[in-house]
Amino acid sequence: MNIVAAEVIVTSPDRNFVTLKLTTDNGLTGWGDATLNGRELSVASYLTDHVVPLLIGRDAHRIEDTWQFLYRSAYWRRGPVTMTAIAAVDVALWDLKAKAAGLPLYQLLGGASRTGIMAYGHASGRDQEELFDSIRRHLDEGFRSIRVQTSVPGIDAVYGVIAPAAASEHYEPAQRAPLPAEEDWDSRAYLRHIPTVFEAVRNEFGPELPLLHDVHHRLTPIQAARLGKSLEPYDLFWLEDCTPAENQEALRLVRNHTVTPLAIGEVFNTVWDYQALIREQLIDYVRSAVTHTGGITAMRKLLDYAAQYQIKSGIHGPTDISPIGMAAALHLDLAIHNFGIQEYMPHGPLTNEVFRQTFTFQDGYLHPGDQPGLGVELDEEAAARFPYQPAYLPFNRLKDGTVHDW
Ligand code: CS2
Ligand code: MG
Repeated sequence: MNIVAAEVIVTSPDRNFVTLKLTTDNGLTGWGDATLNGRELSVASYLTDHVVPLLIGRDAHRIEDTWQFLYRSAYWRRGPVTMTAIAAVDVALWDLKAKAAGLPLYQLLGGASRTGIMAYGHASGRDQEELFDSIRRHLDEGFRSIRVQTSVPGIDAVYGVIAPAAASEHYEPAQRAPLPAEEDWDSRAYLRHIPTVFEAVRNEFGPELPLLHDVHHRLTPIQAARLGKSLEPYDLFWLEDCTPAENQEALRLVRNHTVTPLAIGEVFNTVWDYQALIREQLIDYVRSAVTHTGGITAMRKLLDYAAQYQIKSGIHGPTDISPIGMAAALHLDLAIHNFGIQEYMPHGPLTNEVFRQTFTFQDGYLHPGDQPGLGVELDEEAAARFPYQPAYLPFNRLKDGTVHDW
């Protein structure tokens, strides 16, 4: 099964997606998600200009060999652009192998370890009433685990909180814009407010509902330690990205002060970013995206390493992961033993027109379906109707104008 064509498709239904299409000499098509939010065209160029020429004529069955070849022959290792490009190739090759075998991909990864994949949804509100409504709406839609994000008095625009009207246009918790939108930040105001929100949510919705929260990299280690400690009475499923993720040592300090479970890693792209975190058991959940961490081949190894330390998966799944990347995550979630939870933000209607999907969401559980391969096919005619639109993520400034982590 040799690759005869490789093509990069950029499309923007609801938002930008970059997709790799591989075609083989036995007439199969494999799909890989190469989307890197806000830097989409850099991965498209990496693939088109530097990877596509290397793929033509290669045996599509040699997934491990292709991964090692792309990683090592570039000489310049790691980084989000490189690892997203490698992931796109890797996922497309797994799609092809499973299609050639006539099996859903999870069967090739060892078969199902569970019947469904517990997913968490994103509830948010600018005030308590809006937040409670959003939580109720998610419960009605079937979610059994909820991420809670809210506005903070004294801060104008906070990550993860979007007016209900805007949310239906954006399909993500960030304000995407033609130029980076400026948001503001005040750690002291945030640290005072968040515990009161979780107290109110627990009082209203009871002790059982698993609740999650994303700090989005904003605190210093000692502030994060204080937050983790102050949230202990509300029994969080996890506290995500409490400090900027690149300093692994920071988590040692946080860990020494709190038993609130910690999740980290959506901006990581290799196992090396987790080396100390896993070995020293400083986190509880691995948050990488399959699509930004070298694909299924690399994620499987990373999660197997984490499993030795009872650390579980919490694979990244906002709407900037395309339905192809989401399907890759679901097949892996179903197969691995140390599954924790899956993030799930439903895509918009235009996205679902372009990406024909077979995965299901019922009673809080996702399932990738049983079509051969990933179970997602891109409709190229539909994709062509939605040209690329420049879009940036927002950024933060403190009250005095200093740029802060977003
Ligand atoms: C996030 C993302 O899903 C999450 O937990 O933190 O929404 C993140 O902001 C985006 O993926 C950025 O592209
Ligand atoms: Mg996050």
